[in-house]
Amino acid sequence: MSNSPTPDKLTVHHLDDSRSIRILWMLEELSVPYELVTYKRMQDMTAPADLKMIHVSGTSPIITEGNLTLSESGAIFLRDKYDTEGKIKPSKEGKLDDLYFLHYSEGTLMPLLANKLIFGVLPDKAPFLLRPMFGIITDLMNTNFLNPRLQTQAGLIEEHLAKSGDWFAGGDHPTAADFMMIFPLESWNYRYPELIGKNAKAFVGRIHERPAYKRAVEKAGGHRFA
Ligand SMILES: N[C@@H](CCC(=O)N[C@@H](CS)C(=O)NCC(=O)O)C(=O)O
Repeated sequence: MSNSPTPDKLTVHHLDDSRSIRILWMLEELSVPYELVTYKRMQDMTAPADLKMIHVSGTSPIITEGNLTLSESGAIFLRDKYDTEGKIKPSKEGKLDDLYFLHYSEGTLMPLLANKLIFGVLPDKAPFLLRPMFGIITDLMNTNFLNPRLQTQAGLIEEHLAKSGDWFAGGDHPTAADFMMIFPLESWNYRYPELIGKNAKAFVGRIHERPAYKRAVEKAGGHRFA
């Protein structure tokens, strides 16, 4: 953990290369002042115990502000506290897509990507003699379960972006859906570029070029997927 927060100020507790880039990017788009406390992943990639002292989930993002301590990126966006001028609100027509992709990001996409990552490292973590067997299990999971499902989701995303344009809820500015979708899509593009579609790639590229996103990455001290 680096530096300590001022109790009443909005503070983002950020783990390196994590979903909290979503919150930093949003706050930068809105020019909302915040403090940042950064945490370094352990060697096994899990969060350090310090993060559990902030919120029992021990996962990032966590925000603190006065008496509030909140984890879950979706909840932070649904709380809808910082957009006082409606800069990142969806249009009336885009509202349902905004809600859909906000939930889809963590409810459908992240579990598939997390499983793929876990099964991918399993053979290396297994006891030496069992590694070939774990390799076979990983291959079976990928071929029979994870890759076909990711392919389905890639198709859904391609089709949606072809209709909605630059942003998941349409319109000319990012909304909660985009802040939520950047993390699965940028990590997917980074780890398995052969399994992601061209509209999703272009979405990631567009966001990585935004000055607010770049500021977020700079303040975070870098972001592996950017
Ligand atoms: N659904 C949660 C997931 C949070 C989560 O798992 N964050 C990861 C970082 S991307 C984490 O803190 N991992 C560390 C650990 O589980 O030890 C959210 O959207 O906030």
